[in-house]
Amino acid sequence: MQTTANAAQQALLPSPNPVQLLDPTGAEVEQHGTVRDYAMPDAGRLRQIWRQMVIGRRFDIQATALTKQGRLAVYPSSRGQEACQVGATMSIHPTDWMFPTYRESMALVTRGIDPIEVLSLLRGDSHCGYDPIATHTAAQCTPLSTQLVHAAGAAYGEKRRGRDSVALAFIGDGATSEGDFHEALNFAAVFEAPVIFFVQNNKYAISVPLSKQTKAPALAYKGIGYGIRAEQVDGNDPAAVLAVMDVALEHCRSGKGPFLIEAHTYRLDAHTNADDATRYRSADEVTAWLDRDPIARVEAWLKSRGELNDDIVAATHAEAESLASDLRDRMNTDPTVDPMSLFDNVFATPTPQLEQLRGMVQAELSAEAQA
Ligand SMILES: Cc1ncc(C[n+]2csc(CCOP(=O)(O)OP(=O)(O)O)c2C)c(N)n1
Repeated sequence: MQTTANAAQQALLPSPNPVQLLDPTGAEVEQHGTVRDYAMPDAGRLRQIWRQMVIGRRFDIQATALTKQGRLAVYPSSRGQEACQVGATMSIHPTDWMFPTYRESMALVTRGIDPIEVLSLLRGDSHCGYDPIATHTAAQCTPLSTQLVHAAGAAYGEKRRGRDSVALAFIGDGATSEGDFHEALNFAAVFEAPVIFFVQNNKYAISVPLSKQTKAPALAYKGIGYGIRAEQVDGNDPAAVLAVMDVALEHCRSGKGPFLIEAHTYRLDAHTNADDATRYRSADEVTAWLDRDPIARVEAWLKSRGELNDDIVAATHAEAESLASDLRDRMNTDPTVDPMSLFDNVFATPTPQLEQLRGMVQAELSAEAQA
């Protein structure tokens, strides 16, 4: 009896160190000490993740530049977190659901959503610039952790319908201190909802470091208390992110319930363009993380195998450049926004308060038009 209980507990535990398949120089790492076997993805997938990361980073840099030109109200960069954003997104099917936070713009671009639709919320034009149902992608979520409860519910709903869709929910390290994180994990575990909770531990919640969020040895350890299988991974190693996602997806699709992933990564830029990161972290810390660049890491591996050459690199950067220039052109055109659309898609059946507000705004617009 004792042994069975111990085995069940052991099965929940994450590896003592983050899973890594490629070191920062792009050399393959011998697997030892991980609690499960993780297979090296094939070269085709690594070429694909490399390409998407190059495009994603260029998009990210462009979006940051648009805030400086006053064309975008706010932008939370994910530069440096490409392996997490692209790797997790690439691993799921179009019929799986995604629940992003405000930081997941690069993941949404990887999902195939038009970048201008991705930036619509951050420009202040709409609650969500794309169709969440058609894209199987919820609106980017600003209140911390509420999207996890939605993801657990959606995953449970899909299970009840007999579908094999999984919900992928992103969350930051700071947001694991929110009550909704714990409620979502508990619900998902008890109802065996097929949801992957993907924590991007980028070390800071605005200015608050991880040491002020938790005494747990790793955020992945939070899974065991809820009976959720968990793993921690080097979030700057694209190969390891893909391998761990494969295991998590297989776990969810085979009816074994939720999975928690903690990806150790780093936010290279400030929290948003409105934040001054030099006030709470040193330049040396940032420089050290530049040496763990996810794009350079997989590029080195691909080149050493003859899977990538300078011509392909140049052509891919040219393609990324043209995507950025197209985005710039379209963002430089003033949008036409109907103020009344603010009240659309808030509730399926609008509340009396919402109707009252709608009436007030409509009256103001009419008075303005007559003035
Ligand atoms: C419920 C709630 N409380 C506070 C905030 C303000 N806030 C916005 S972002 C943020 C930090 C979040 O950090 P983390 O979860 O680590 O994610 P990151 O931004 O680093 O990706 C806070 C406190 C909020 N948006 N929602």
